[in-house]
Amino acid sequence: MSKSGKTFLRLLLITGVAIVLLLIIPPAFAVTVNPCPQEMAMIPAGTFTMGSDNSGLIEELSGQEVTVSSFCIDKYEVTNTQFAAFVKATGYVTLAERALPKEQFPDLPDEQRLPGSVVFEMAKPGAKLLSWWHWQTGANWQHPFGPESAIAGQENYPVVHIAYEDAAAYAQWAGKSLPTEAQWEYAARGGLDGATYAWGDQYSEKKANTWQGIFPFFNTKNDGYVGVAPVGSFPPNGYGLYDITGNVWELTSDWFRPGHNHKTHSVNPTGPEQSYDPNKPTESALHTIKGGSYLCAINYCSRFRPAARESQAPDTGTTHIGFRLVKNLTTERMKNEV
Ligand SMILES: [Ca+2]
Ligand SMILES: [Ca+2]
Repeated sequence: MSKSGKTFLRLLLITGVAIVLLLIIPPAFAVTVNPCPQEMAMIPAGTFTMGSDNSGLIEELSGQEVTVSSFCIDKYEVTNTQFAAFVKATGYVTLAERALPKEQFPDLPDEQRLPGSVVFEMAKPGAKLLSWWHWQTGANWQHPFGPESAIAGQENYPVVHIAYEDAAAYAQWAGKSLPTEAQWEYAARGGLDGATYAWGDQYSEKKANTWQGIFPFFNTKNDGYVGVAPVGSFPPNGYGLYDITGNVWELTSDWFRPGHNHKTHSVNPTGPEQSYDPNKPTESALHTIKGGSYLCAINYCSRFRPAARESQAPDTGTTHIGFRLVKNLTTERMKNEV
């Protein structure tokens, strides 16, 4: 046989083998490609009940059927190491590290315009409501409890004292975005639509970093942590997300309003057009935060449930608010999957 004849036969054989392989490999396996970066989990498109009719908290009413396209979400809260890389690359200075401008606050004495943030301190019996929060000069992500504190050895802890604009700046640098509340809540439920917690219907001290004991007076530390814990210290939810319950609250891109009845559409909703919180009537531009924190206790707010929500002012970070990010997939892909 000629050389060209042998080459032809060899090509014929290879083509035949390829066709046989295509026929025996299940199509689902052949086309399943995870489009998410390694540090993110792929959340499949789906429909779920957003909010809750069962908690007794009006801001969670009423449960609404919502459909979300597939997207990628960080498996972990953004850490001090990750935030430090952003600051190193960009020179970014967080809101808590900036002094209040004199032009904006001409009547404030210099010492009250110093940079700082809001810090939690365990309360004494008889303490007035919310007196466990206080302004701490010099508190910021590198010094969570003031100038004397530091984050050395806490590289793998979630970054805190993050205001909305800080998280948005990080997101832009990272090529990601803050999740909508619908994305966040759908991902937090981990496939357990309608369950009270991200893991089921029974509270457990071992599933997330929350507060055990009587908030804000004593913490029995049954889960191993009085304060913030390194990310990934507790089991992941059904979608492989760590600390989606507790540890630190997580910012979303939605404005806050009580309830879910204001939603104008049920597919990929992006929240109301303006924020309003009847508990903070003089404040505006309040974003929704989700997931609760190490300061959430069964006796106090139980806001470590996926349906739970709180409002957060844009000009304040605290010792228990951080964030994680999403990567939206292409519009074409989203259209096909919803
Ligand atoms: Ca704890
Ligand atoms: Ca969290």
